[in-house]
Amino acid sequence: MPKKNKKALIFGITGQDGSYLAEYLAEKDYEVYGIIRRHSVAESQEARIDHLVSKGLVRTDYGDLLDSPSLYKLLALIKPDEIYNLGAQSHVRVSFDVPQFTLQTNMIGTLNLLEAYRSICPKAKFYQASSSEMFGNEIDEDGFQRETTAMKPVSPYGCSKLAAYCIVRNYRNSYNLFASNGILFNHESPRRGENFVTAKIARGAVSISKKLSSKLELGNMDASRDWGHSKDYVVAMHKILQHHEPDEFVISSKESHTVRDFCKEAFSCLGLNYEDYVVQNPKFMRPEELKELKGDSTKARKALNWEPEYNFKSLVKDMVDYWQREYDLKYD
Ligand code: NAP
Ligand code: G4F
Repeated sequence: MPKKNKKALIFGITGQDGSYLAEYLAEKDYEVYGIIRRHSVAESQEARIDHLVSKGLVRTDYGDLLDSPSLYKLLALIKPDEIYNLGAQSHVRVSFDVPQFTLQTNMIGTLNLLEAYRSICPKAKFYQASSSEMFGNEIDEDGFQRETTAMKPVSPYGCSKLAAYCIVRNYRNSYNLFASNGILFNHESPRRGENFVTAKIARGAVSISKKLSSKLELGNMDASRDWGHSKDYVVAMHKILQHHEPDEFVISSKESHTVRDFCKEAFSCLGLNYEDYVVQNPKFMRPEELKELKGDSTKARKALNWEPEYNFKSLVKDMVDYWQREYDLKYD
């Protein structure tokens, strides 16, 4: 890889955010390194970053947040200026099925990385992918969640992310590290995993519009989320590490829409009425549900000069357009 000004190391580079962040940093003249895990189907695991790896803009090495020796070895080898910890078991409903694995990966994995970071490269800056799921059903009187809102998570995933958030703050204060938490509200994109609700809806609506299926089964349609675009949110991650001091920042669109609203918008992009096709299946309900998220990102917008480019409508359209192109390539 050609030598550049700064080196960034991304954990979770094969995921939705990791891939957009890698793209963004490569354009900003970073040497970008990423950790990949051993998969049984190695052929598709770098699908989201193939275009960057093949151009030599990203280098990947095997490692795992649960394998401390690999973390020490990689940090010593790469000597990163910025470390982005996006690695996680990131699916909330699945976290009820695999709670121990979720806590190990998201909490112990973060601790493992912090330990390697403070021993090997304590001058580097560290970004932790914290989540609005940490708030649970706590809401301030004005209907928003912000940096000061109480955090009472309602899923194993939320609990794991809150523990990681706390240990990042604790390491920052104890060892004088530049370690920051981005508290990101839901963000989506064409690269969103297909078992998250937005990608499931966008893909399902396109499949129905092409008469390849006749119904879409969902769980709770009354839950509300504050949805933004991953492309906008990775810009905020980078800005958080360029701030003059480490801190906590909420990143959100400041708007909340129900799952039903998302269905309505996605199906209407295709000239369809969602009510004719969407049915509820209890299989997709959660043991405990987070009912509403609406983030107040005023602090980040002012301090970091961050503003999203996408809104709810353009996000939905981007996802529906993507799935139309995918189906056209496959079936036309
Ligand atoms: P994602 O698409 O599920 O990607 C997760 C990434 O973590 C994948 O690259 C995965 O690798 C990697 N990973 C999993 N276990 C790992 C381990 N033990 N060691 C190293 N890497 C591991 O998630 P995302 O949507 O991009 O989200 C990125 C981060 O932001 C996650 O931490 C998520 O919890 C957090 N977050 C996301 C949102 C959102 O709305 N998207 C909101 C708030 C916070 P494999 O491909 O090998 O599984
Ligand atoms: O798309 P979701 O699975 O995202 P969720 O649970 O909000 O989690 C995402 O956002 C968090 C930030 O707040 C991240 F930290 C986390 O990593 C992840 O990226 O579900 C959104 C809503 C929920 O209320 C869920 O109950 O959609 C509802 N829903 C209804 N039917 C469904 C379905 N969710 C999924 N995944 N699949 C359904 O069929």
